[in-house]
Amino acid sequence: MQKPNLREVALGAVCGVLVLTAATATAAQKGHGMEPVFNRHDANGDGVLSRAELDDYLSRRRLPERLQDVWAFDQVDADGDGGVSLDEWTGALGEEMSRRKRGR
Ligand SMILES: [Ca+2]
Ligand SMILES: [Ca+2]
Repeated sequence: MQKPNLREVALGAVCGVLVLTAATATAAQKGHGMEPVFNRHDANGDGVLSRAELDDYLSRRRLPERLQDVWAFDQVDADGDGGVSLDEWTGALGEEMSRRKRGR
């Protein structure tokens, strides 16, 4: 009995992690790195945040007052279809980031 594959299995696992990390970094650069967070708050999994789901997300974040209007539902729901898509949500995050840079 020999265990010829143990080393290869270990190497394979390390390579797998590296590839996964690279993929995640690439996704983040494309602005989709926040998707798992979005999905966590999309309680019914329909791919959009409803007003209630967005409220839940915001109540967990406890935003400072100057950012409240960035996250007003009508503001985030750019196309006004009554739900916040991932694109609209990352758009609001981007808006918040630029406000933070400009702010205080
Ligand atoms: Ca939803
Ligand atoms: Ca929308």
